[in-house]
Amino acid sequence: MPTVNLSRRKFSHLLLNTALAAPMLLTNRAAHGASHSRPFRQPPLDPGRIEAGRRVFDLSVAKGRTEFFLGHETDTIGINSTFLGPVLQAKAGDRLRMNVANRIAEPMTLHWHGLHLPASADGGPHQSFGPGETWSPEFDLLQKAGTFWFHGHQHHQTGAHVWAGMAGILRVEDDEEAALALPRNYGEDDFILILQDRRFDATFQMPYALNMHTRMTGLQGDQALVNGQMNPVLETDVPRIRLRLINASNGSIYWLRFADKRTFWQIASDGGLLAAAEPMPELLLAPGERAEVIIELHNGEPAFLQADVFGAEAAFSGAIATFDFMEIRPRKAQPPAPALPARLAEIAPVPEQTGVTRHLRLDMTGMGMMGDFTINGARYDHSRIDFAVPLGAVETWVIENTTPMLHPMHVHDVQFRILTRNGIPVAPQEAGLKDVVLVDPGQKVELRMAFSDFSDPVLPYMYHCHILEHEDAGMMGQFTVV
Ligand SMILES: [Cu+2]
Repeated sequence: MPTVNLSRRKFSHLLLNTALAAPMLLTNRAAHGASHSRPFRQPPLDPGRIEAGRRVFDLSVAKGRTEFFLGHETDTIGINSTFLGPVLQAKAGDRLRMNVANRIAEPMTLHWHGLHLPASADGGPHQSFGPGETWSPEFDLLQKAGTFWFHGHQHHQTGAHVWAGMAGILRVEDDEEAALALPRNYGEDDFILILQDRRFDATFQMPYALNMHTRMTGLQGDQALVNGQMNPVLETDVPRIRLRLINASNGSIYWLRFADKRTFWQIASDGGLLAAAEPMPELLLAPGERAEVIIELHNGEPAFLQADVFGAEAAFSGAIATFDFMEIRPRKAQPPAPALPARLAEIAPVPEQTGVTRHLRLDMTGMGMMGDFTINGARYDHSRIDFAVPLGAVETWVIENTTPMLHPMHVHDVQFRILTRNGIPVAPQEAGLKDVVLVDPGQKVELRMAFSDFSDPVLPYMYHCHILEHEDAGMMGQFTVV
């Protein structure tokens, strides 16, 4: 029997109950007529170039036009592309240099989501750089093998920039992962799935325009996108594939499953491999989160990846839509692949607490356009450092959600461990390395994290809600490591 986290199950029941009362909008048929099934496409894999012992990536961020609908162009932002960016391929331990060129005619940043690195290289709001400038942080890649991403993080513009397409993937390999019998041939049996949704207007544009409702709930679209494509079909000859799922939406929480309710295996969470593959009937993925899963295809049956879609206000509205993200179509039935490895990775024990316990209360003041999302009663202030963490400290953070909304909370610089939800230890698929934790209304989660290697008396790291409209509306704080 698949393991399902207790609190997740409770959330599920809450949503199920409310969903029954709410009209279910089956929206994935495009408003502009029949959507066309197209061959599945992935971003190009970019291994960078080796220069003086460093792996160098050149990233040009520019405005462009993208043909989401045949014969119609949409204004977008891309990274070495017109919408989204490449999949950067690197190895744990690499020294990286990122040359990020700003060609969008307004200030921007690029944040390396999930990476442990110096605050000066983090790409948060304090690393903003102007049009025509190139920002070139250099840092050691201190992660385990996993799927990371990068995206815009300009103060008050995170939502708009990501919505337009300012995001890409960092695919990290290491020796531990390479020794396992897992699919890892990019584009053959190992695929990137950047999951998003967008809303298009009558002129095929996707304006970033918030109203009172979307400012509260997060901006959500009615059109599902996988790697910027609608309804792609992936045809394959292999008996088993690996999908690296990234929720890169602004404000949508996806409850993913396959139409035939087949069991799949989760092998990795945000920061890398789980200790063992976890059988899953469904997977909850909030903005910012990643999961790697294994799908068996040897029986030749097509797998339709679907999601019930929730916004921050899910406790009231239930699912607002069901998306058909894509079809995975095996060309033939064939013998099954050999059994998956029984053990995947050595997950370090949860470190003992040596520092303080911090309490972060998610709250809000007012409603609608007048409302702010706050943490401990304060909205983000670019000039205020909320606290300083001593270098080397291992802290416990207790995040309590006193709002009626869901908040996926992200902490820069660290991979943390989720200890409990409302005092109950989390299930194995949440017990690995994480950098985003979805906190349900009324819930209290307990995290443990170590602040090692990098200190800076001035430059901070961020912690914030990854519903980007909540982040931009003030649900963000900053800390230094000193
Ligand atoms: Cu939020």
